[in-house]
Amino acid sequence: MKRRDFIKTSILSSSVLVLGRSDKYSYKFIHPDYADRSFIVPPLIEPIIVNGKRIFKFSINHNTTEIFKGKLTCVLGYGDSLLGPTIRVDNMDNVGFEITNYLSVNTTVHFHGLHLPAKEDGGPYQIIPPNKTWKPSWRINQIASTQWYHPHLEGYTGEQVYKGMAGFFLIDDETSRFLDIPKTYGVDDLPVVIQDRRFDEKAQLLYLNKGDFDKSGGMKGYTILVNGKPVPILNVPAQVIRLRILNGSNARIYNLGFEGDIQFYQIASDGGFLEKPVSLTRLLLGPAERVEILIDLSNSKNTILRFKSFSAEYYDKQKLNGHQFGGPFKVGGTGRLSDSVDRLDKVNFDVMSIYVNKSTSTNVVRKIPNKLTEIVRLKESDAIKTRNFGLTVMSGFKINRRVFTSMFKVINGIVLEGEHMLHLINGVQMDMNVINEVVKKGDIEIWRITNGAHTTHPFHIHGIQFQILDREQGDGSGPTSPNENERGWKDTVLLMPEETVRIIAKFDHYADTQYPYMYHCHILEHEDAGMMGQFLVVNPEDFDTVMTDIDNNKRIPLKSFCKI
Ligand SMILES: [Cu+2]
Repeated sequence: MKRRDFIKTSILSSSVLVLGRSDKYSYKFIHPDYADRSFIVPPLIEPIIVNGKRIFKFSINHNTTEIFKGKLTCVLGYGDSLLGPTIRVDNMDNVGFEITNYLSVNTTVHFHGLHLPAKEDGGPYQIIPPNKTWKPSWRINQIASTQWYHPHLEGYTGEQVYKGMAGFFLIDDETSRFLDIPKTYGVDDLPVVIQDRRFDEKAQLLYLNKGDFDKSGGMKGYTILVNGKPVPILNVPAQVIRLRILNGSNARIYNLGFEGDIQFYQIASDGGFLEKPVSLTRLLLGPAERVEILIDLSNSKNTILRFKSFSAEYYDKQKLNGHQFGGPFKVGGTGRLSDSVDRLDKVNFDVMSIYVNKSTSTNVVRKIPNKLTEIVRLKESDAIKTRNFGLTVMSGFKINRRVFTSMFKVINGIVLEGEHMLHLINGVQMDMNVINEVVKKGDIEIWRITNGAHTTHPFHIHGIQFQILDREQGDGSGPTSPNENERGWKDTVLLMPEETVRIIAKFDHYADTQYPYMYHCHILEHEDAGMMGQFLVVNPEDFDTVMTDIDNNKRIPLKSFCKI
């Protein structure tokens, strides 16, 4: 049976094309003359309630924002600013959306981390053309957690997210209401989306500017924005504070912590609360991952905390562990990190400052809880099967898709464009006409994901939350259990070069023989370059028919264009 077309990706030898002088592409740091560094809290959307259904209405627009003094930056956003408002729902709510696209191009709105029908997922199939309104609806059926929404248009996800489209999607349940943790939105319970952006002299966003663009690590910037503000200042009262942190960056990994190694407690991962708070001083967060942390500031009145990414520290540690910056690739050993490490990764840099100077709010939390929730571990012995996914990056050509990751060579000051970097899963690029996997609804499966590339890849699966079984480095040292803070529910898992991660999940998706869910790398330029695949979740009785159709090329997913 030939379900994947291995011939599609042709690997050809390099031919070069003269693009221009290299200095034309060189990037200069801009003096950070920021307009306003006050921390802003994205507003909550007030839903309209119709027949018990909570309907959230918003639109997608071209907006402007002032990041640098006296200069307006053109951005995209949900509502009237950069990013978007926060959607907040309760478990078991009936929710609906009316999302109007006022851009001049197609987009989609993907609900990341949500358990929902594939046709409401907002992936590459649920296209919202200009001036059209998309109206997905479903019943929330998952535990309290910090989720988010962002575009997922095939080939253009990176660009649209980069230009400003992203928002929080928070779910509450009995556990979150019962726990004695900070829960006053915008006061002691704060959403924090961290993004890195690059600007030109006119303060306009630069996306994939050639020459200075990291060829295979994805799009990274040197200006750190938190909720759309550059390295902002957050004012909080002297009590326990809860930060819901989302790495909303296209490609950068953050090694988060406080200056002075102040202790904090991780209480939640992507899919909800951990069993108990995990005490940490550093926290590695890959693109699309979320964590909730508590910091006890009860005795910190009138102090200033600096929240940073200790990136240099992290990459130095990787180097000590055998990963190298540059140098030859060691077969069978640990790979080099040079491809994904840029100049900001080599320093420790500020993300935001926290001033403990606000008067105390009414509902004050002064201690860290001992216990949060119970998590039932999925058993390996209950898994029906193991599927293998190999992530690889190689040079070659692929003509019929938008290729972002060109390789450049500079000879005598001339930039030469050669082969492209192909980003593959199991040897193939994403193809809208190919269903890569079919899963029977309700099955427990193990997905064994191997990163065969020199760069890190955050692997994301749509529609479910999974558990990490183990991690195995490429040096033959054998599998190890996940760290305490990775023992909760996840939908995105970071894979280091040559690392293999086994995850286990119950595929209790909504069955659909037509619309697939996606799995992909969440470095958005890798996703757009094809490091993505599609899986159908079908009722067991439909499985054989669907498989036969796929073998006979009869089951090609259709795009849906929503109507007004
Ligand atoms: Cu990747």
